[in-house]
Amino acid sequence: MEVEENPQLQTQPESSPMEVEQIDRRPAALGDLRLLPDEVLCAILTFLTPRDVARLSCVSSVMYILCNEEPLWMSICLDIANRQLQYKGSWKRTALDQLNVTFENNESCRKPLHFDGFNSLFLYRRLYRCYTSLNGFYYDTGNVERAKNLSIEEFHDKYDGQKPVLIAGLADTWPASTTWTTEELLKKYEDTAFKLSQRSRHKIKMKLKDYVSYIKLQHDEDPLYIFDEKFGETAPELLKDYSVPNIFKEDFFDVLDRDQRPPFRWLIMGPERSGASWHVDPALTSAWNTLLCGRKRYIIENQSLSFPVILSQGLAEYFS
Ligand SMILES: O=C(O)CCC(=O)C(=O)O
Repeated sequence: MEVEENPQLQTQPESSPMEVEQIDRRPAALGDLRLLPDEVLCAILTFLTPRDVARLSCVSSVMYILCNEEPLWMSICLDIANRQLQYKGSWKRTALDQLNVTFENNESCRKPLHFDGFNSLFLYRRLYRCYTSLNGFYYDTGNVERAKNLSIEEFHDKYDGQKPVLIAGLADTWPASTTWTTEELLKKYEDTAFKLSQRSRHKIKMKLKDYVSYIKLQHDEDPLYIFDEKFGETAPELLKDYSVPNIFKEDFFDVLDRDQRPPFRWLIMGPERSGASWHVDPALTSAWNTLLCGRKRYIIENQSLSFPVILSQGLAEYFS
């Protein structure tokens, strides 16, 4: 790679005499790698070790910028994390903490350098998504049927395997409807570690108090999401806070021994922008979901119409 000796000066062809000459530092800073779009460069960097990323960041201004991107350090961190995660305010700091690198007098954590003359639509769009609030999103067009006091027969005849339905009121009597809020859960489970959903070589866990502090600090495009199928074993008291509604009592996996049974209950918690990607559940099983707190957006494929139904709702609810 060429060394950045001669940042190419690019004068805007129709610039007025008042306009300052614009430096495009990308070609000189990247050398032959300038041929690759930023998106590809950023993807390649995720395959490097933290040490190589640190070395590469010293090579040129643009490499410095790309190697200090938070999504890169998030990916590095999730890759190397081998113990309980505690977010340190940025993913780079968190990764260094995982590597037992101390921050005091640490070169890599000193005040960030700023360079002009580098514009990247890819980085800009990604950053924009990280700061996008979903408050304004409300897509419920009422195209999913609502029901209350549904009998098992009615559920089987009208909905089961046929169309989605939102059943109101099922969780009204659950203790969880009032106790499964962030504040209440913290009182009892702040030191309990729950599993996170992020794809990673290792199963990553976070103590609830650390997760809540991460939620408040982070600006990730796809934030970490508590997705724990072992919560019943880690925090058995939580199992007393809800019950399986009558219409979902029939469960064919019940015939299996516990150790043969695939995961069947999850505790899910996450900030805005977090979530599961569109998927079919393992073994093509059906699931019921109850939203106890906050707002959640579901996309359900409507096979007869061959396009997805998008729905968001803020009440306790079930989707067939
Ligand atoms: O609620 C979610 O975010 C995902 C739930 C899920 O994976 C499911 O119901 O299959």
